[in-house]
This record gives sequence, C-alpha cells and structure tokens, in this order.
Amino acid sequence: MNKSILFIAATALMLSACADDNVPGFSVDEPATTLAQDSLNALAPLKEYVDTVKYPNFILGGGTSAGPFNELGKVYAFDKANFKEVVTGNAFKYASVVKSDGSMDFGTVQAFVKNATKAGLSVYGHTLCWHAQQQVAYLNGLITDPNAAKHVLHVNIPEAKANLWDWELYVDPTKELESGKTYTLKMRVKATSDYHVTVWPQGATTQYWPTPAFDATTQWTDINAPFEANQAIKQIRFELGTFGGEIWMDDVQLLDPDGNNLIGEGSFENGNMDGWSKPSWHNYTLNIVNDPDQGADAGGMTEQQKKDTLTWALNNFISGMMKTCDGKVKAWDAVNEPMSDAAPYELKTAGRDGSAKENFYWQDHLGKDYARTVIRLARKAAGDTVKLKLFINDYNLEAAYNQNAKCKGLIEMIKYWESDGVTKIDGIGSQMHVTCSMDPKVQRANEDAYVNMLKLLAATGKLVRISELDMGIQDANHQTVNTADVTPEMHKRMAEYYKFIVEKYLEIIPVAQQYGICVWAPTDSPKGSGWRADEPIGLWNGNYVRKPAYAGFAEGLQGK
Ligand SMILES: [Ca+2]
Repeated sequence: MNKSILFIAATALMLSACADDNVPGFSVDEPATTLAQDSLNALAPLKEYVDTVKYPNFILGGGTSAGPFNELGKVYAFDKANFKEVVTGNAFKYASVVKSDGSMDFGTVQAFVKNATKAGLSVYGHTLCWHAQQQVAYLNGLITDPNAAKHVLHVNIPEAKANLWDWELYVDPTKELESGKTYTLKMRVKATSDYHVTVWPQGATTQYWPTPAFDATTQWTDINAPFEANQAIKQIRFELGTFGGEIWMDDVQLLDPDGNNLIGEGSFENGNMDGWSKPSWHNYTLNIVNDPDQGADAGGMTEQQKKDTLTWALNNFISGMMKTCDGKVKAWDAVNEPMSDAAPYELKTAGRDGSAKENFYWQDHLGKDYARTVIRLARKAAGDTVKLKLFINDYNLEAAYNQNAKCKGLIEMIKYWESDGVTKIDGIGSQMHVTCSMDPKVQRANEDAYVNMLKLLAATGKLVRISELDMGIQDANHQTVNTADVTPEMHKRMAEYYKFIVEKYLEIIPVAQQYGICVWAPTDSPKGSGWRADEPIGLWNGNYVRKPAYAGFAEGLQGK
C-alpha cells in the first residue's frame, strides 16, 4: 500500500470540514470527502496487509456475532474477506450454552464452527471459565445443601397474659383481600408447647369469624387454613396473648383464589422481615433464626464435596465444548478476567470485585488453583492429539493509571499456576479496549504504558495476543466522544493510534510469540448497544464503510 494513504485519507477528511474553502490541489468536481473515501475503498481487504513471510504466526482475527454469521450472508462474507480467524462475542460463553436447569445446547457453537471452517476461517474459543454470563442460580443450587439450616421467623414471648390481643404479630399482604373471596393461609409452624393460634384478619373492623385459626404443636406442622374475607382486609393479625414461650414460623403464604401468594416475605431466607410488624409496646422478641431442628452443619456438604460438584459442572461444559468443536478450535481463552482491579495481584472475588448475585466467581468456590483445574479439564477433554493453545485473557493490562499493575499481577499469578510443574499456560491475551485521547499528555501516557505492557508480556516467553482490540476517543477535556461527533482530526489521531498499536506489537513481540491481534468490534457501536454504545470503535462504520482507522491499522500491519 502506498505509504501516503493514511495521510491523504486523514487530510482529505480534515479539509472536508471546511467545504467552503477553495482548496487548491483537489478536484472541484469531486468533494474532498469522496476523494478520501475513494482512497480508503481502494485499499485491499485487511488480512492481505499481514506480511506472512516476516510474521508467519500472526493471525488477524475478527470478533463477530454467531447469529448473523450463521446466516451465511453479508457478515459471513465480510468476515471471510477481512480476517483469518473469528471469535464470537457471546455464543461460546457458559450462559449461552448451559440452560437454567443445567442442560446444554451446543447447536449455535456447532453451526458456527462448521460455517467458519467452510470459509477457511479458524475459530478462537471465548471462553471456558469466567465469572460473568454464568447460570448463577443453577450453579449455586448445586452447592446449596438441602439439609442446611433454614431461616425461620422466631417469636419469643416472655409470659402468657390475660387477653389474646396482649401479644400480637402482624403481616401486611401485598394486596388488599376482597370481600366475599376465599383465601388460604399456608405455613409451617412449631411452638415450645401446644397452642391454638387465633388469627384475626383486619379491615375497617376486625374479622372475628370466619378466621384461619390453627394449632401449633411442638413438631413442625403444615398449616392449610382457608377462610372467606367478610370485608376488604389490609392486615393479618396473629393473636398470641395467652401464650408464653417460643413459636417458629416459616414458608408463610396467603393464597388468593387464583393461587397468587400475597405474602411478600414468608421464607425469611434473605434475612428480612418486610411486611411483618408488631405493636411497638409489645415487648417480645421477633427475629429470624436458624431452624432449631436443624444444626448448622447437620448433613451438610463439605468444602471438598462442593468443589467436586462444581468441578463436575465445569467439566460438563468444557468437555461438551471440546466434543462439539471436535479438535477444530485449537486456541481458547481458558480463563477470562481473573485479576482484581482493586488489588491487581489478587484474583477477583465476590463483593470486592462484583456482585455474587449476578456473577459466579469460580475462584471463590474452587480456590486460587481454579485455573489449573480449567486447563487440566480442557486438555483432557480435547485429547492428546489436539495441541490446545490455552490463554489467560484480561483487560486493563495496558492501563497507564497504575503503571501496568494488572499486567504484572497476572504474570505473577500465571507463574504461581505453573509452579505445580503440571499446568502449562500457552499465552496471555490482552483485551485492549483502549481509548485514544485528544489530550497529548494523556495519549503519550497511554502509548508508553502500552509499550511497557508489550515488553512485560514479551519477557514471559509466552504467546501474546491482543484479544479484543477496539478504540473509543476522548476529547481534550477527557469526555467520551460519540460517533456522530468525531472530527476529522480525531479520525486522524485514532488512525495513528491504531497504526502505533499494530506496529509496536510486531516490533516488540518476538515472532515466535506472536499469536496475533483480534479486531473485537469491526464496526462502530450502535446507540443502545450493550458495549461502548454509540462510540466510534470500529475500523468500519455501522454500514461497513471503511474509516481512516482502517488505513491506520493496515499501515501498522505493514510496519511502514
Ligand atoms: Ca425459611
């Protein structure tokens, strides 16, 4: 490619910003924007700029969505033309394959691998073990001990008094009960001595009859007490005044005629008593405790049993994946995003690094050695004849703000994982979701930290892959710029930064360690996207039209 293409493309775009100027040197018949675009359009497909003699191992990859790719239309043709390898954004992830009941569907993966292979594209697998996009409830369910102590509501009354209303416990239904309809109070109850519990539904007046009264005994008893509301009922009142001792309640439900439960919190498993109350002057104790009939560790799973169960679940996924891919997918992000941002030499953990409700941190359950387990399972499932290249992939390794601390932390962690003499990690993936800055100082720091990262990674002797390269842009005031607001000068800077990134990779990473670079988001991100929404992150715009960034990337590949 002509060395000046980047210059021409960027210059022409800059000039196009002031269309009223009579610029010498450009045809008056053809607007500058068209000229610039013509020069970009005249470039070869991206992968043709890879010097396969000088850099024989370098693989140019592209991120893609399995759905559109598997339609074998425009996206498929585009990927085939521009890249040597494809990786799916989501289709190979745990939650895309494993359903909420633990069953697995590899149909999309299978079709993707078949279609890519037919196009002569290799497939990079992303990813075998990550904390996000997991089946959190299913996985937690596997290690939730059915015999573990359950939480119950505990009422501790110091002494029996004269009147039923001397001790009261209230619960507010989530919806008013309608007069004339039949409701059913269901619950489990147990007391320190037998007691007939009187229940008075409360509306404008108290409903004394009919009521869902029931007997509590010293054994857990299931209560099923239907009653018809004789008015609009706002509250259910347990009248416990003539009882002294302890009562436990659990699994409290109030079912309407359609079977809808009107008690918001009746299980107490989350530790809250929302909707429950008592008169403030009733000095008995109301709290949530472990079921007194179940010791905290009675019949529970040991830590080892939990680990074994989760290893089994992980192996289901990994071995299913390897079987589906049938040796055709040889390189994988075995472990994705292990390292903490808050503590870059430590693994992520629930709480400090994210929510345990939304994520499943395998490392919290399997321990620090979890990567060893992933690698062992993957190699075993693929079989000896398939020489897998297994990567640890993470983000912010190039970050300037903490002097590449996360990169250093990951390298140390990999050393630890390999210190057992068995675990072999082939490569390190650096995601590189970068941002170009129009503040020269910031941009200089970005570039210096990137170069530093390459040197750190090169020194490991491992394969180095830039795994998810995309680029946003910030203005001189460090504000994110949306796609429509990118100026010609910004296009030029982004093109230069792409050129720098590709060039430095080829220069600093030894040929034997070059796995390659993957263009994560070939096109600009649409508004409302889940990933860098409305940011100009592509080498192509949303209509697959090449941007100056494309020329920058191509020039970087040529090392010119
Ligand atoms: Ca409970």
